[in-house]
Amino acid sequence: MKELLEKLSVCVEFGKIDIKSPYPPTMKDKEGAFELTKSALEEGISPEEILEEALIPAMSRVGRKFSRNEIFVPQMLMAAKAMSSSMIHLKPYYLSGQTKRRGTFIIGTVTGDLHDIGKNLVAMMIEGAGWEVIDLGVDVNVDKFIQAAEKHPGSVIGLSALLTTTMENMRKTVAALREKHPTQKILIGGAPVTAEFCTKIGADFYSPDPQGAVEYLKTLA
Ligand code: B1M
Repeated sequence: MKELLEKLSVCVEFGKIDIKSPYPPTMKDKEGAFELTKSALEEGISPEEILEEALIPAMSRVGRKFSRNEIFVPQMLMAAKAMSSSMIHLKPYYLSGQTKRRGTFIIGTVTGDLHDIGKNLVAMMIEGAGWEVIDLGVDVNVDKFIQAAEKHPGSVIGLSALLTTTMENMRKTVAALREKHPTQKILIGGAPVTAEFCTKIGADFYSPDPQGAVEYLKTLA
């Protein structure tokens, strides 16, 4: 059992999606995250154990390597894809309520901003850390964030902005959320965003990268 989970964890860390996937070349023709997750469930390993002992440690290693510039966006995307192929088998357990998540994280890129590569990485890492992720997409207006906050009380909201011009919309979104829901936890990020800006607009936390976002959520769950 331990060996199977270790193999699965390695597949996710190195982005081995399934047996057909040629990436990484060193794992060609070997079973990937898709097959190993299926086998683990068939062997009676619980979805929680799969998540806690294989997927979360793998994604934490990926996050730390990315923060240290030891891997880059393509490797991180492959790891996230491998994790998603594992989640295909686990999602039904979460959707049925049989298995619990650590919390709900709502994420979106603010109004006027169409950049989503960084946001998607943050979303995937947070899902990999055991949270339910609701991705509102790009160009998300204030009302959509407020509606999502109301639909999911106790959730954490993440805002991404990649343009200096849309940082103003991030400020407006935080202000509107604070007015309606003063205790709403709000995390912000994106290339032009800084910790100083975070303090200025009254968000709870700024993270420069997905791993920092995961670490912040750990302090809340
Ligand atoms: Co745009 N663009 N772009 N663009 N684009 C930038 C951001 C820019 C810096 C390029 C430049 O001029 N050098 C510049 C912004 C300048 C500024 O405002 N200071 C720019 C511009 C000007 C524009 C347009 C206005 C261009 C035009 O049309 N004249 C236009 C705007 C469209 C719009 O949004 N309304 C535009 C359009 C586009 C494309 C559509 C072509 C495309 C986006 C495709 C997509 O996202 N699906 C695009 C791209 C790809 C870029 C660059 C090249 C790459 C951005 C990216 O994906 N980086 C970018 C230049 C650059 O960065 N080299 C650029 C990789 C990604 C992993 O990093 O998004 O920073 P990043 O995310 C990081 C962190 O920031 C953090 O984690 C991620 C991983 O470490 N993070 C968070 C992000 N969100 C977070 C949220 C968190 C926590 C951490 O918590 C919630």
